[in-house]
Amino acid sequence: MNSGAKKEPPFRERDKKLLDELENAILSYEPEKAKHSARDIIEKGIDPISVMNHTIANIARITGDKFEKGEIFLPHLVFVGDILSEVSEILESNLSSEESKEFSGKTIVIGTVEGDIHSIGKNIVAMMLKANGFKAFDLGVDVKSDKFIEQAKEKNSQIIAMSSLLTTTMPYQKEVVEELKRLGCRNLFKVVVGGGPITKEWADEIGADEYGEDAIDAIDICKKLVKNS
Ligand code: B12
Repeated sequence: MNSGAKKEPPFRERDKKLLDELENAILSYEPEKAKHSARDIIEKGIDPISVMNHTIANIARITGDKFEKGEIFLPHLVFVGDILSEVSEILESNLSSEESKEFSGKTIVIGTVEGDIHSIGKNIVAMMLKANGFKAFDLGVDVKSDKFIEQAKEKNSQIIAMSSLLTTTMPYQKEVVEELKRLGCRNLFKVVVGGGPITKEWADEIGADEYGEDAIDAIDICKKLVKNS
């Protein structure tokens, strides 16, 4: 869905200092300072969605790169993961619901696939779906393929949304699509996939309906899919 070049952060010059403070606090493993910065950001009226999609995503990218290069190790990754979760919670609690009636009857089940416990990106997408009026059921992490399908049926969901952050767990997104076909209910649900290693090519290859690069993309896609269904 993301058709063009990477979106530019929509921050004003004077807000950048605060965002840099948040970034520095997280990258220097200072959770209290980071949470303080996040609250400051909210108080100054900076859009929490942009902070999540740009600043948080950037911190995650820097941390991931350092981990890959062997500059930091698993305890650091865990620590940054915890700080990112806490900061995201502060930002999320300040998302205002648009009370969109248009999408209020529309239901989505969302989760991170089997074997994968990365929750931060999935939580952001789930929160934003709710903020946009969708009824989003968050199934959590390490969700087995049959649970996605069983819950989608039970909740009369229009969309199954799956997150995967590990290349080793991407095949479970495919498994869900295959299982839907095998059960003869592929046409009952739209399937949307996302997460770090996921691409449009992967979505096409496994027969998903859409791929979303970030949470903003995810909302646009889900709105489009339910309008057309
Ligand atoms: C934090 C983190 C962790 C934390 C997770 C904490 C938590 N509660 O989530 C912990 C420490 C637990 C962890 C563990 C591991 N991790 Co880790 N982790 C990360 C890190 C640094 C950030 C992930 C993150 O939260 N990103 C921020 C969010 C906002 O971004 P996002 O998840 O991509 O989500 C956005 C989009 O992708 C999209 N999106 C996400 N989901 C969905 C779903 C849909 C439907 C849509 C439309 C869109 C969408 O929207 C989101 C918001 O914009 C990444 C590095 C990175 N660059 O991502 C590594 C990374 C993902 N981890 C990695 C690895 C290897 C591991 C471990 C295997 C390490 C180990 N040796 O044990 C374990 C695996 C555990 C498991 N079984 O899942 C690798 C994966 C490599 C690969 N290609 O497979 C990465 C890339 C680091 C690296 N560069 O090596 N990790």
